[in-house]
Amino acid sequence: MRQKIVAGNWKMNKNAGQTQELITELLQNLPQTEAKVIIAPTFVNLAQAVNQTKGTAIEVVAQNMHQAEGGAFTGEISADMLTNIGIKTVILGHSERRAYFHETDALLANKVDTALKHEMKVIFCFGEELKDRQDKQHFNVVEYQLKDALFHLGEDAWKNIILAYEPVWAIGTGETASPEQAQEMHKFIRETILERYGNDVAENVSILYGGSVKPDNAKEIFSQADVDGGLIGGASLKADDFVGIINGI
Ligand code: G2H
Repeated sequence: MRQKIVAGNWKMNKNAGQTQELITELLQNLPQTEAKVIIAPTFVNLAQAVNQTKGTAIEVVAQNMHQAEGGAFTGEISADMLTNIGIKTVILGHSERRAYFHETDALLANKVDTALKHEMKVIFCFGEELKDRQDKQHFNVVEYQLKDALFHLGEDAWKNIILAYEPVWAIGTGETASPEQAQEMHKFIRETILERYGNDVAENVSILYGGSVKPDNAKEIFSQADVDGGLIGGASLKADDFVGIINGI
């Protein structure tokens, strides 16, 4: 059985006090669920969030990291710095990192390698832009994002990879892919992995959907056969909304 996952990507939101407050609220209201519950606060609040969630059902993960082991990279954070404070998973390749910080699939392949070398899990984000879909290139774009960033990996590495399909046109826009559009792409992603790695890897990799998931559309999206949960942005910033989404699993 594939792992179901609901992950909250807090992006550049919540200061230290607000982080503590939201985690307290989440811990008080967390439902019994088969899903793994993840939150990704900003770097400066990770250590306190790890401490606050110790021994609970919430895993704290990072939103990004640098590919180098260390050195003269002003403002950056290494895998060792993250694992040293108890972080076991990192989100890589979010479309905002790709768009605003020019992260390419070649760079992301390096980041993935560094994370895996440090025995971290990776939540790898990818997805087409609106123009790609209008030009009917969305399957091509998604296929090449996968191939260029991940298909150099050996079969064994895939137990540490979680995929998050996030169509860029649905991120923070209020536009959501329809459950059918999400299922169609998730199925394509799983088939692409099947062709390269075989049934075991394809059947066991969790593929999350991301892009304007809300309490009122979560259940329908999560009920699709190849959707194993969600990566949630805006709606993960309020405990009620996030709990509502977790209840959609
Ligand atoms: C996509 C998603 C979280 P939102 O970025 O990764 O954000 O749910 O706000 O569209």
